[in-house]
Amino acid sequence: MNAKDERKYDKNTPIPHDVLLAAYRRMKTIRVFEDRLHEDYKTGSVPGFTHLYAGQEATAVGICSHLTDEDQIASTHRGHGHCIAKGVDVMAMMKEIYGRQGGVCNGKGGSMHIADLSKGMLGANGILGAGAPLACGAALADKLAGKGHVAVVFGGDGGVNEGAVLESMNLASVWKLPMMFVVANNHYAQSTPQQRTTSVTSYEDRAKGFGMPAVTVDGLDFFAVYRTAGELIA
Ligand SMILES: Cc1ncc(C[n+]2csc(CCOP(=O)(O)OP(=O)(O)O)c2C)c(N)n1
Ligand SMILES: [Mg+2]
Repeated sequence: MNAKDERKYDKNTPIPHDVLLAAYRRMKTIRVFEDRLHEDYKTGSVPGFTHLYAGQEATAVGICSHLTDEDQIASTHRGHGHCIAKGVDVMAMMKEIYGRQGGVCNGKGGSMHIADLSKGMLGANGILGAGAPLACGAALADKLAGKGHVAVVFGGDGGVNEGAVLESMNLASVWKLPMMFVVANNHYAQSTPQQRTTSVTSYEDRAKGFGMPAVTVDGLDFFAVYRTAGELIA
């Protein structure tokens, strides 16, 4: 059976207990993992950079709760939460961040390059916007093979202005790719406020320019994200 046929979602059906428990466990894992990493980072023992995802757990988990290992995601410089939400092994992630053997990428990538294809995690990415073409490719390959999976690319209010993201949105729309662009709007790109980087106040308006449906949802509210993502993915 094509995976698409199994992808039904009814927002009026209560969320199953096991799904809620798994979601809570993943959100809690993200917070505990990053609180520990934050402490370690201050000691200077962690090589390279780390960008924390703590506080945005509901977004990654609300969306990834609907995804299987065959659905693929592409992430950002702030990728730990997306990895954990997609089921990447946390011990191997921590080893990766420390540059150790046994890390997800054998310690060669570090925090911003954690990728685990067995979990459909195409990778965190140090280059803003670079995940969008990857997710487009994943969605296109899946569509051509008729498998019925989806691809999701996560980004921020800064990264969404990168040319690669806008070109990807255009292609995704023209080719009707089974994919979703997530813009996690925390109103800042490093120190630059959103109104200085973005010509529209609503990303729904931007999506309209590409002829694609879009909704705005409170990314801190797991239930709101879960329901919205469920409907969009179905
Ligand atoms: C192509 C590129 N330009 C600039 C940077 C430097 N940079 C790293 S994070 C960041 C801001 C990202 O803002 P946003 O997309 O809103 O994500 P947030 O950090 O707020 O989650 C910038 C400019 C980069 N990594 N890649
Ligand atoms: Mg931002």
